[in-house]
Amino acid sequence: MGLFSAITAKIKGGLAKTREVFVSGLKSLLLGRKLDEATIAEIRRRLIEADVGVKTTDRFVAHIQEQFRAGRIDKGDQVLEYLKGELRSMWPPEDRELRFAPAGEKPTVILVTGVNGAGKTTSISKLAKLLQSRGNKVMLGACDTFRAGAVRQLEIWGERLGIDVVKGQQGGDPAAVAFDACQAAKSRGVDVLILDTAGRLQTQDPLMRQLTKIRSVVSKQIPGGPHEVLIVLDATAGQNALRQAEEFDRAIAGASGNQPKPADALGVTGIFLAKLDGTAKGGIVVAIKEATKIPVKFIGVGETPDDVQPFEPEKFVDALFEE
Ligand SMILES: Nc1nc2c(ncn2[C@@H]2O[C@H](COP(=O)(O)OP(=O)(O)O)[C@@H](O)[C@H]2O)c(=O)[nH]1
Ligand SMILES: [Mg+2]
Repeated sequence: MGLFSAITAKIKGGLAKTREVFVSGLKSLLLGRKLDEATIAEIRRRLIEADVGVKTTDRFVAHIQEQFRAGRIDKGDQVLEYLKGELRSMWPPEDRELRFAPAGEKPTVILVTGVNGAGKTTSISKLAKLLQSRGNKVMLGACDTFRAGAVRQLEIWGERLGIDVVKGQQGGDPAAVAFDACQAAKSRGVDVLILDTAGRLQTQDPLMRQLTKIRSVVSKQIPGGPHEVLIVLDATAGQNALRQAEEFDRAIAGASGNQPKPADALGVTGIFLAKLDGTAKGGIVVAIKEATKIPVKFIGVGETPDDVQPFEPEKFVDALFEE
């Protein structure tokens, strides 16, 4: 199997549930059928159910209704084509690539955040392997000093992948681990340092401040760092994931309480959408696009370090609608 078909197969596998429930349902509703008002109401229900989000759903449905009432469309197949086309064009060619430190200024530092259980540590192992396979020397920093077992979990991945892990005391200061990791990365000529952090609820203010502190330690040690602040979102968390993205974005940028994020402050720079394989509601990718300005950069489609794909909209939509 060639590289391209292997990638497509992986995305298809990861989207199997969404395809089986949402897309197959839409197809049986629409293919070869005449359109009517009841069918349009049913399309709306299914889009909402797949977590596409109210805003986008209403936009799609309003257009379909208008076209139908004006007599410009009357077949289900036309609706399906319209939806595919809209989805394909939703993501302009924006920057989905990881941001790296400029040449000669390594290491690149990637700070990884997200709530407990979102999939941070697993996603870090995936990213580490991907970066390693592209010829980068990778190091991991275990800044999750909060949860028992968290450091060990990261170390196990490190051992499997042959990657150094910098750690501190259980219960110690995560910012101190970040400091040590930055020093070690510089002295060992590391290309990419990935920092794992404690799972925290976006409502836990002290934990959020800790994240800001880690970020500022990194930026003092590594000019321009962290180059990337990724939030790992659990695709099965539905609309909750959207709130998390927004709250973390504000917290990283240093806005506390209900303050808005300062316009020029660095917030979250990318989303790693984990567990897409575990949901039939893959429409969440669309809702994220509508609700935040943060690009989805990677999708997680399983539990092993190989189950990761850069997010590529065209392939994503194709994998969704293909048989
Ligand atoms: N099916 C599936 N499970 C995942 C994925 N990413 C993470 N997990 C699982 O989610 C659980 C929590 O992951 P973990 O990395 O420990 O989350 P953390 O608390 O955010 O560090 C583990 O059981 C992982 O195996 C994914 O893309 N697909
Ligand atoms: Mg973890």
